Amino acid sequence: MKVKNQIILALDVEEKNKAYEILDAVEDYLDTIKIGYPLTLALGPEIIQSIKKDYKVNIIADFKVADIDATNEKIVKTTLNWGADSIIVHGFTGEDSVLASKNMAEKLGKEIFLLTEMSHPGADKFLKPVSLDIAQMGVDLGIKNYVAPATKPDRLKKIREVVGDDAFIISPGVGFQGGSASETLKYSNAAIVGRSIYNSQNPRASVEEIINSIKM
Ligand code: OMP
Repeated sequence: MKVKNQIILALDVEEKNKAYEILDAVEDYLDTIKIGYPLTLALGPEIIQSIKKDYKVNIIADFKVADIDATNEKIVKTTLNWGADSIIVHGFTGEDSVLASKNMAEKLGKEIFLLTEMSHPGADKFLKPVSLDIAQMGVDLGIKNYVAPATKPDRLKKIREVVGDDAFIISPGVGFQGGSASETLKYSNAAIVGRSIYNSQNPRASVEEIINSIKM
């Protein structure tokens, strides 16, 4: 996998006009976006199809899938059939749930991202104690793609050590949540950025600023 300029836009807006306005402003800098509950619950899953039709972007569906195996399988199938290229799946549910998601994605010629540890402070209580085990489970199941936090570089580094250099890690929390793109990209393959771009007065300038900060 490759992500242009190592930046993934988290398009967590709730209006189509706004989503298209942002995409128009930044589309030549980015080739991968993440769409989650805010946009799809506001506009319906058709928005995945529309964006896929109107822009040349890879779409990561961030539905943080976290159910039993049989239900995960259905969620993954339907989401990927709407046109998403990959889907984020929680790891804490365990091997059977994760494997069902992976198998369904592969059947459709697509991929999952395994969420290990989360970026917000609250994740320290329940997820942090098990996140390295989740990462190891991913390795044992042959998973190539992971989500790990930009806000906690020490944890990100440890997760990288577990999943190995060949794994592809994407990291949320750059910008608004306090993570630095350049620090994150020492261990991660791409930074996920939402509010610092879509809430900016000038989303294009904000993307340029992040790209420049990475080059420095
Ligand atoms: P901003 O904080 O606005 O840059 O957005 C971060 C994006 O990453 C949002 O879409 C979050 O839902 C998502 N995210 C996290 O912030 N933390 C995590 O641990 C995991 C995710 C995610 O799975 O993408």
